[in-house]
Amino acid sequence: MKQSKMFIPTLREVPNDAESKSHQLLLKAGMIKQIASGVYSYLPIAKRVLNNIEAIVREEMEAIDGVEILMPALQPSELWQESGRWPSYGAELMRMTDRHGREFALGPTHEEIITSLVRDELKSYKKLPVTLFQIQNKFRDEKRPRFGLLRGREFIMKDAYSFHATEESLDATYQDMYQAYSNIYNRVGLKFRPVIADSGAIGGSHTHEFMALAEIGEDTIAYTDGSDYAANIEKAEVLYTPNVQHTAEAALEKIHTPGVKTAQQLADLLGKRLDEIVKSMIVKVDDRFVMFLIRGHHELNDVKVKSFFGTEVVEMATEAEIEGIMNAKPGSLGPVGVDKIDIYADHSVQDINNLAVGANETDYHYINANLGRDFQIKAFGDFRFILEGEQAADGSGPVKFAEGIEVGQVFKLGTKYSEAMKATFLDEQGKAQPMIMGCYGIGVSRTLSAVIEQHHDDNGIIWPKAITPFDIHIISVNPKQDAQRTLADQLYTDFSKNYQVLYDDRQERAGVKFNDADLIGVPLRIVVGKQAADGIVEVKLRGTGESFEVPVNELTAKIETLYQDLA
Ligand code: 9G3
Repeated sequence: MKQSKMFIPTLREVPNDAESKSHQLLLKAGMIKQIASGVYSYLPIAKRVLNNIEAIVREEMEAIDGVEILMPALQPSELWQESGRWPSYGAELMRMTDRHGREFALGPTHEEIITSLVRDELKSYKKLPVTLFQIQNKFRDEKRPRFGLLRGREFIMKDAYSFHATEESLDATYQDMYQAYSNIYNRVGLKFRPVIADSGAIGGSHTHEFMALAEIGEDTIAYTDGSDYAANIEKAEVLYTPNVQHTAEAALEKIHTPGVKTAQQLADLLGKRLDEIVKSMIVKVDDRFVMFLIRGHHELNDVKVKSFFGTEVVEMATEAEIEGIMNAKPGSLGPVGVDKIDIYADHSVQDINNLAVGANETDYHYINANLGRDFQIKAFGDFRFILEGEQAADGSGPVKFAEGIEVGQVFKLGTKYSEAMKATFLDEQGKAQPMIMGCYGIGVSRTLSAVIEQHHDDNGIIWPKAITPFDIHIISVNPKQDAQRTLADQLYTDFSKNYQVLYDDRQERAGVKFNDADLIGVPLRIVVGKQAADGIVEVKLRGTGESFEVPVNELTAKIETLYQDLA
């Protein structure tokens, strides 16, 4: 491809709202353009890389009998009513109404669509198992789109769904998918780690996430050395081991605490440690409010709250809602005297007594609040994030943290959707049974970003060979020079026979061409410059920066050798 005909609007400076390296480089290398928050156009270089990633995904899906389809992005609300999910998603589900007033959603995922598609066809166990997949734009109205393609509101996903007559059959496909995902990430050049993504349930884990290791990753992985235990910190189970440190119950005492709003401020005022303070938070679960008690040095884990209550609709209560219910501002909340809403507590709250808590009155707190005498707990549970160094749920040692970007996930869905949507098949005894399902997603556009996070230097991207937009970048330094232009044109024609070649034939200063080439990140570069008249060109490796002076008659062999050795 001639660069004079291409559309690669590289930038010298980066908009300062691009915090992640991949976001900066996607913009600087002229690969994406934002059209709205979290909504991007993929420009030619990005589109070529996406094609290469998708080709690998297709190969690996088809290698395990996955069959490609394409489902609509427009999803009728009726199907989400059938599955019961229409009310259970909040603002994240992009809803719309058509000209007849019928409600639709822009597809964030396709369980409802695929189940309605197969339930009329796959009626006999003889037709199972089937694995169908698509590669398509998904829509999720993220509250805080950020980091470019890492968290967008419209993104590209490969989503696959499998249908089975037996659990064993599902397990077999789940393992195939697990291996196929490992193949895909290895082939695209990603360092990744599969993590347990449900509550750390050991043994028959029913979902794994694939995390690309990158410090910008929004996900934190809790893992242990010397075992393959790794869990998304959102789900990493805390093994509660009682560590009761009770003292004699003292009398409840209300104290004036002007300006004290945080657990740390309260601890400082009382000369106590943070872990001796109990934080009280009001959370909206579905359409009701509940209070959670958490030790001062812990954080409430909203994902664990969601799974405890079995709903997606969990939000911290707003200040207005809190004042409406508690007649007090956040920062002075506590469990004493609260009988209008249920109170839940993390297991570790029971380790201490004579608690320091808010008095539900601004600038006032209680000390010596005690469970039983002064307040009741509806239930204790694992509601907090695990801390680094605490024991892993499988006892394999203390956990360490690493940042990761979730680039894929595999789920055993069971019969959740097939029961709700009556997708049944006749088993060998002729009895109608709900199909057993699995679903499997890869964030294709997110994978593109994750590869850039792991493969770049200060000057730009360094593409792994398997997904590079071009194999060779030919640069004619000064096209006005006949010798240079003629040789460069010839090399472009010759090498285009066996390689994908980007030819920088622009009337631009050399510095601009080299800066752009470093940004775009094609692994092999042929520079046709001053020595063209002597039949000598420079070959440069983008990755290592090594360069060689090569006579034209040795060039094909040299490029072949260097290309073979590329990662
Ligand atoms: C929604 C919205 C956002 C969502 C979902 C539904 C995530 C939702 C989970 C999945 C599970 C798997 C098939 C491919 C792999 C992932 N965010 N999930 O169901 F309505 Cl707004 O998507 N689906």
